[in-house]
This record gives sequence, structure tokens and C-alpha cells, in this order.
Amino acid sequence: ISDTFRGRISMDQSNLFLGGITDVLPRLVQARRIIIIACGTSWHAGLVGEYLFEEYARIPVEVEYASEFRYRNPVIYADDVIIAISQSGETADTLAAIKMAKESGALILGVCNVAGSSIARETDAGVYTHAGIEIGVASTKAFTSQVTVLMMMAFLLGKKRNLISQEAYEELIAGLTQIPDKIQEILSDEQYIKGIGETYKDATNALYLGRGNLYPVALEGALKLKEISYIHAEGYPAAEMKHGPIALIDENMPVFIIATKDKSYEKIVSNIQEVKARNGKVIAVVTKGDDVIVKMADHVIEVPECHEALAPLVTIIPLQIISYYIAVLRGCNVDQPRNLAKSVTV
Ligand code: F1P
Repeated sequence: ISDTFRGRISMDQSNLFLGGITDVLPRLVQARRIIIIACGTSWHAGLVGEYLFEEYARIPVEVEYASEFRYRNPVIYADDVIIAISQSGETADTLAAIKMAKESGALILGVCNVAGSSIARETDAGVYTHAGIEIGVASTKAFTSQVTVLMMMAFLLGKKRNLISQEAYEELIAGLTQIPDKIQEILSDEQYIKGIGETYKDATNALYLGRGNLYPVALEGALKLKEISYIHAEGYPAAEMKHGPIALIDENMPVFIIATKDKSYEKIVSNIQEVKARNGKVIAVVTKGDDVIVKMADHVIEVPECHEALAPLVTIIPLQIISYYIAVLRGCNVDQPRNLAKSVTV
């Protein structure tokens, strides 16, 4: 398995304490709104951020594709905070969006992997994700690292805005520090996950469904499959299925459903029933020990239990691994997919 997929979340001292944003923290705490701009996988990480910032810090959030944002005439207030997310730090659309937004006077932060990159230089402050160098074009460990940083920022803002107690904050951070071991546990099931990949390697389409902060994980799971195996895949919020995608479901449609135990568990169980009633094939990512979905789904992949705010970090891993194996089994070059560039600088 390529190094790209072995990436672990880096949690060194500097990003545990978010040193890069200490000086601007008072402005961030007072933000009228947070606007997240990014492309591709980084945009999906931003969507996870939206759930977290609104849930824990009660700051309104907009998540924008930089490739659209740069060409519109958006309303940006001087007390908005813009967070640009980019693995490479060189994505032309994200860079152009930052330059356009500067006139507003808003604080502009960056979440980048590459120190000294163009986006890091153009922003007022920011956090490096320290995810190492991604060998593959498709982002994997960049995603988990970006999501980790956004979680840490959201929890910190919640604490500073007196919305979460010191005790609750410490519990969330302690949960985060356990994530690398939980990911390691999932990696030990690699051969089992590969076997599921074998079953679906000849699929021509796939659906990915999730609810709440796991909806962006569905989007990212679908993107990984598309990018490296060239299978058409779409991610949807599970509750949207009945508004269109349900028409596509038959016995040839694999449906990946992220169904870990959280406040929407019962609703996701009924989404699984809806897919099974139409003979779709369900591959469910569930919390270890789940004894309900195991009786309904065609395959289950267990992930260790964690706080529901942190679930995107563990649930994306099996989806990345499955895309990897499907791509390898189809003879695709997982590190250099056709038509894709690591840094989209034009
Ligand atoms: C954004 C991105 C990646 C994708 C591919 C093309 O890059 O869309 O998510 O995997 O490499 O570019 P970045 O701004 O995060 O570097």
C-alpha cells in the first residue's frame, strides 16, 4: 500500500497549541462570520469545518469553492475571517480568491501543508498541517490533517467564547490524541477491506451517503473513488437520496453508507432499509460492535468508537483504502491518476 495511504495525523506541539494563530486569536474569537475557501478535497475538509465551527463556536460559516468565489463579487465584511485551505499552498484559484478578498480588510488565515508556499505567504496567519509530503496526487493524509486543524480551531473557539467548558475541551482534545491509534486499528483490517474492494472492482457507478459531519466524508469518499479508479461516484447527504438519487438504485449499485453511532443513527438505519428495499448493495461503515446494521448491510466495515465530532477522521480511512484497492485491482496508477495534477497552478 502506498505511503500516501499510510499517512498518520501529525500532532506535534506547534499544532496542538495552534501557535500560528495565537496573535490573531482575539479577532477570530470575535468573527462575525467565517468564510472557508478551498478546492477539491480541501473544500470537503472545509465542509467538516462548517459543522464544527457552527456546533462548537456558534459562528456562522460559509464554505465556498475558491474557483467560483474568485469570479463573483461576494459581500465580505472587515470583521469576517477567511480561512483558505490548501494542501499544496499553490492552487491558483485559492490564491486568486485570497488576493480578491484582501480589499475587504477581513482577516485571512491559511491551513496549508507546505511551509513557505504562495498561499502561506499571502495570508495574515495560519496553521501548517505537517502531513509530510503526499506522494499521490489525490489528497488523503492532507484531508485528515486539515480536518484535525479545523477541529482544534473549533474547539478552541468554543472554549474562548465560553460555549464549552475547560473539561469538555480537554475531553475533545484527549479524544483527538487517540485518533492515530484508532486509525492504526483500521489499517490492521486492510486485507478484509481489500476483499470488499474486489467485490466491487467492476462497478460502473457508486453512491456515497452520510449525514451531518459525515456528509462531507461521503463526498470525499466518492471523490477518492472517482479520482483514482475512474468509477463514476456521487456523494449525497443521506436524507437527499429520496429527492433524486434513489432512482439510480438497483442490484448493480454499490452504496457506501457512513453509519457510525451518533444522533442520526436511527435515520441512517432507515436510509439503509430504503436502499436494501431496492436491492442496492450496501457497504456500511459502522461503529465497532454494531449489531443492527450488520444484519441489514451486504458488508460492514467496523471503526473504533470515538466522539461524534471526531468521526470524520476515522470513517474516511476505510473509504480511502477501498478506493485504493479498487484502483489497483483495475490496473490504475493510484499515485498519478490521468488528467490530475498535484498542484493546480493555472
Ligand atoms: C486541491 C485539489 C486536491 C486534489 C488534486 C487537485 O489542492 O483539488 O484536493 O486532490 O490534487 O487539487 P490543494 O489546494 O489542497 O493543494
